[in-house]
Amino acid sequence: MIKEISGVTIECVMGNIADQPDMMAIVNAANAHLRPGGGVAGAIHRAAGPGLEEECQKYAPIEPGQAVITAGYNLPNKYVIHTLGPVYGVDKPEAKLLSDCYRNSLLLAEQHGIDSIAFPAISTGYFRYPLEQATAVALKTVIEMIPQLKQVKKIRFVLFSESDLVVYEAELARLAGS
Ligand code: AR6
Repeated sequence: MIKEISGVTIECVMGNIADQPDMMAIVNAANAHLRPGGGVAGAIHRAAGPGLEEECQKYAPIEPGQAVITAGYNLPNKYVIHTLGPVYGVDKPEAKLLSDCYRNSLLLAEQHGIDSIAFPAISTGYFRYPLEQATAVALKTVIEMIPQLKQVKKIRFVLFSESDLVVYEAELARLAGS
């Protein structure tokens, strides 16, 4: 599904965040120590190669809601933005911290002249944030940021399953008009 809001394209696709060659930046659902780990972080670090972990160590540890930017190394993307989502039920207030992840990632993208950025569903894997609630926070935050965006023209949400994609598409249709 693709929607356009005030000149910014928002799309939802099913796929692998580490295989988005047409995006200038991808976002990593990182751990505080910016180490490879599993899920999204594992896939990104495997594809990027060891240079990514080495650069990451300059910025670690990070706090929930924070975002930092590195080069993409062997990834097809120029940049990786690493953000730490809240662990559901532990890092509070969850919705504010999750919203900060999306907002701070987009602010970094703006500062680096990034025109296209792909997000995974931050915190909805190992960190156990319920997908429906996380989807509402992600899309609301991104749509609220659009008036401030001067560089970012394309925002893609990359979902790992068909059922997650359906949830994103329903929420995007609700917020952006179907
Ligand atoms: N591409 C797109 N989405 C994916 C991929 C992929 N390759 N792999 C998993 N997902 P998670 P978190 C989905 O656990 O909850 C890591 O070990 C997944 O189905 O990657 O923020 C880190 O090191 C889920 O919907 O991120 C941290 O310790 C979503 O991406 C911790 O897990 C996020 O899953 C971060 O946990």
